[in-house]
Amino acid sequence: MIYQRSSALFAEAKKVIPGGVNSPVRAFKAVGGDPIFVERAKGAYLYDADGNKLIDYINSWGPMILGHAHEPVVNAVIEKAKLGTSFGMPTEIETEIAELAIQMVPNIDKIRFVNSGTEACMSAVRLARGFTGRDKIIKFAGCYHGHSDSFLIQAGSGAVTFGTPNSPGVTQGTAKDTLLAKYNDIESVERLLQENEGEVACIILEPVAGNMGCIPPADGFLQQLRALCDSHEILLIFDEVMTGFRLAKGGCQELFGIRADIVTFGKVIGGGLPVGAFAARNEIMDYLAPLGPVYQAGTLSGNPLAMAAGLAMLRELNDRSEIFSSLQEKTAYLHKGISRELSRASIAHTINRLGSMISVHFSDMPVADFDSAAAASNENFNRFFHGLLKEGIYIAPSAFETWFLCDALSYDDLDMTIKAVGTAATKLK
Ligand code: KE4
Repeated sequence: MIYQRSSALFAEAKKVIPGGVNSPVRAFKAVGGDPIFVERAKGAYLYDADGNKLIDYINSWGPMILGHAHEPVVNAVIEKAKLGTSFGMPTEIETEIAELAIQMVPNIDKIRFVNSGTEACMSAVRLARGFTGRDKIIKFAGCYHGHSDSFLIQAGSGAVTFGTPNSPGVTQGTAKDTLLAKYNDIESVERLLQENEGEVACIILEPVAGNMGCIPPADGFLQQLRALCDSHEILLIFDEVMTGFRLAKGGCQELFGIRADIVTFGKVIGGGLPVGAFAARNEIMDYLAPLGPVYQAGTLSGNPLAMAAGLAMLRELNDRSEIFSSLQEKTAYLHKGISRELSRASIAHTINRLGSMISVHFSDMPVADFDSAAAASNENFNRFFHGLLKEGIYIAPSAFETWFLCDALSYDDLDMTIKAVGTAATKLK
């Protein structure tokens, strides 16, 4: 594989965009080398600036669950664009996608659309603080809820990769209201609640973590959090930006049978266009302006093109709900094949998987939280990443990310990927 044109494009980009990218994790800083510039994509495949064809396991970090340039989504956007691209006025399609999302996801009566997962999580926390009248929030080390100040406290995803858990620019005044617990460790939550009795507004978490690699909740962990929130009258926020409309039609509330108080969405709900959303029962959502006192707004919120893409995607996921089990089967097949190839090469590894989220950790210990994820061999991961890339397989350029499978992946693609793992494994220690 040659990447000359990508490298040349990167050199140009770096002159006018910080680090040459509009989101840090794209810069390959964690794995080394220059990032790949993509030219176009179709189905499960990316076509880069050098004409290489790559099997894509990032899928735009989750949104492209149906595969790239999926016709019904693309056509919906094209048709909508002909009628105007933005009005800053209410449109019928916002109601249509809101009604469908509420039909698909349990325990939500109303939904507010915004423009990113960050905005959804930031707004959800403000709503929880406004609704409860309390200031503090509990998040989990290694969970990432976007780049809003309150969350950049030992965040997962890119912030971890750059080793700046408390990003400069986040004030101590903000940081003091964010309490950090340990994922899958209920005692760490109980201790924080005892030390801050009556001051905590909400607990926010990724119900299946995807920003430390993929880390499913330990048995009973979500139930215990629900019980703690009930007994302390705290709101439980499920950040389903990654898991929403991916792990099940109704996301993790459906998958685990747990009721969250507020749920946030991003990625899939926008069909690849900039959409985030947060949703809850009427009692909570009616606290939002213009109805209630908690302010939240956005010029492009509910943008018609983004709503058209999201609605087309949600309609297909709602009509073809067998996609979720099909993706689960493909991911299990991939899991088995990767493990077979790494074991054959006697490479210590742990694979975490849930639904169509999977991650490979080069560690002989279970990976169940941020510390155990960080203890895995980054060196082996970086070799693995580049070894796969050489074989035309594109996975997340960081050990602190999850892979996302799409419906367009064939079993031949999976077999090619498994074969590439076997080749890459020869470079690992
Ligand atoms: P955005 O603001 O990037 O749309 O969403 C933030 C967010 C919130 N919650 C969860 C669970 C998330 O995973 C994310 C964003 N995910 C990262 C990938 N780990 C986006 C990729 C990037 O930062 O470029």
